[in-house]
Amino acid sequence: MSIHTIATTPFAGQRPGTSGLRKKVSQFQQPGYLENFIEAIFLTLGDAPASERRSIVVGGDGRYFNREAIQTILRMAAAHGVARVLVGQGGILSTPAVSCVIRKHAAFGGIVLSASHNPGGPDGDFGIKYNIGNGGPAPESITEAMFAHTQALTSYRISDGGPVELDRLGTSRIENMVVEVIDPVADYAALMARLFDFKAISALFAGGLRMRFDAMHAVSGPYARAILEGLLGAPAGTVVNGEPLEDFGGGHPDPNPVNAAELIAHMEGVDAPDFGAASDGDGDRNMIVGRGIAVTPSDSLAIIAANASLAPGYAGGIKGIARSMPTSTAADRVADALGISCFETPTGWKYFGNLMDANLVTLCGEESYGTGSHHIREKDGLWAVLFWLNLLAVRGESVEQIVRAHWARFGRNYYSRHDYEAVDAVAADAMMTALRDKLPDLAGQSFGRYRVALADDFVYTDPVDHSVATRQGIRIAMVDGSRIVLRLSGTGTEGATIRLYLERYEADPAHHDIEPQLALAELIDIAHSISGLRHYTGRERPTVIT
Ligand code: VG1
Ligand code: CO
Repeated sequence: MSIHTIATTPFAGQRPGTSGLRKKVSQFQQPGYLENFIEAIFLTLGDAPASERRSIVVGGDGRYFNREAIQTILRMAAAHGVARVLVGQGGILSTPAVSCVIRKHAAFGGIVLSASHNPGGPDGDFGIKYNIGNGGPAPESITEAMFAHTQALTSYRISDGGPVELDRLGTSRIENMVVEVIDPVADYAALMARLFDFKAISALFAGGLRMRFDAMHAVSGPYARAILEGLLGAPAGTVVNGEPLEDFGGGHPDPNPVNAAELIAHMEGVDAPDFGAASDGDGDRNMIVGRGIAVTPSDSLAIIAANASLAPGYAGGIKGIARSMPTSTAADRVADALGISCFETPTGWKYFGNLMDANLVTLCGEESYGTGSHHIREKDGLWAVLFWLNLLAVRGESVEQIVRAHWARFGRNYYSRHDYEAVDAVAADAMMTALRDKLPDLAGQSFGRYRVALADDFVYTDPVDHSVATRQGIRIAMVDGSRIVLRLSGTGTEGATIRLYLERYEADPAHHDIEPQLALAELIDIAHSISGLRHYTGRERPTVIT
C-alpha cells in the first residue's frame, strides 16, 4: 500500500453553513470535491504525531453516497497519521450517537456524514460536519480555518489501501491505521438507560400505552427499534418506517407537522395512539405528538425543563437552560421560576457547547425540533422522546394534560415559523439589508396594540470564550413580550431560505385555545409591513408553516 498526493482545484466560495458543508450529491461527486473538504479538515487538525494515538469517529445517516464517502475518508485518515477510526456498522451512526461515541472513547473528534433533514438520494443533498473532542460541532474558529484551507489547498493525500468491510463488526487496517467497525446503537442505548427510568417506561408499555414512532426511513430506525421495542418492550410495529433508506423513501426526513403529516393524521384519528414521535435524517431532531395535539418544540423544551427532576439523570435539578434566539421565550419563564439562567444563543447547536462544557447549562433547545442536554454535545431526537415517555410514566397524565397544565402555570407562548424556501438570493439579501437600515427607527413605534421595545440584528458574545457572532437575525421584540424574528437559513442548498418566526405570549388560560395562525395574525401582518417580504420575494405565502 502507499500514500499518494493528488492535485486538486481549490473551492471557490464554499463556506460551510449552520451545520457544516451541505451541497447537492452531484456536487460532492465531482472529482476532488469531497477530498478537498476532507483534506481541509485534516490540515486544520494538523497531522497526528506518531506519539499520539489519535482516534476519530466516522459515521453517517445512511443516505446516498454515505458508504463511498466513508471509504474515501478512511483512506485519507490513514494518510494523515490517524491511529484508529471507529466507524458505525454499515457506515451508520446517528449524529447524537457520534457525539456519544466521541465522548465515551475519548476520541480526538469525529466526521458526521449527513445533510440532516434535507432530502437524500442521487438528486438530493449530502453533507459533512466535523465534531471536536467534546462531541459537539466545531466552533466557528475551526470551521473558518477549514474554509480558508479549502480555498488554498492544491493537493490532497490519500492511501490506496482499502476498501474496508463496513458491514461486519470487528477490526481491520489501512496502512498502519486500525479501523474498528462498531455496533452503532450499543454505546448510545447504554447512555439512555442511565438517564431515564427504563423500568417505569417498560411498565407503561406493559400497561398498554400505545405509541407510534415514525423514523421516516432515516437513521433513527435502528436506534428506536433497539431501545423502544427491544429494551423497553414496546410492541413490535411501534416503530414505523424504521429501515434507513438511501433516499429516505423519497420523503423529506424533517419531523414537523407538514412533512410528518402521516403521523399527525394517525394521532388525530379515532383510534389514535397515546403518544407519537418522529425524528429526522440524522436522528438529532424530534417531534412530540399527543393524541390530538402536536407539542411545539419551544414548549417541549420548557416542559422538559419544568419537569427535569422527574427523570433519574436530572434528579438533582438543572444548572441552566439555553435556547436559540428564534426559539420562544417559554423556557425563560421556567428558568425564572427555577431561579436559574436562560441563555439566548444564535441558531445552531455549536453555540451550546461552551455553555455545557462550562457547566452553565444542562438543557438546550431550538424551535426547529431540536432538544438536548449535557449528556452529549448534539441535539438528540430519541433522548427527547424518552424524556417524554419518562414524564408520561411518572405523571400518569396524557401529553395534552401535561401541556395544558404547563400553560395554565406559565402562560402560553403561541408560536409559528414561516419558511420561504428557494427564493432569489439577491432579493433575500436586499430585504435583510433594507430591514437592517430600518431598525434604528423601529424602537418605540406602535403597530396596533403592539409597541416595539427593541429592534436589532442579534449579536452574541460567548460568555465563556468571549468570541462574538454578529448578524445572527433580526429581532423585533414588543413591549408585551411578543416577538418577530427574521433570518436567512444556513442549511438550504437552493437559493436562499427566509425564516420568519412569530411569538405571542398569553397568560390567561381562557385564551389558550386560539388557533396559532389566528393568534399570531396581527403579528404576521406587522412582520410583512415592516419587512416587505412579499415585495422582495414575489411570494404570496410561505412554502412551509410550522
Ligand atoms: C436549521 C435550523 C437550526 C438547526 C439547523 C441544523 O438551520 O433552523 O435551528 O440548528 O437547521 O439542524 P437554518 O440555518 O437552516 O435555519 V439539523 O437537524 O439540519 O443538523
Ligand atoms: Co438533523
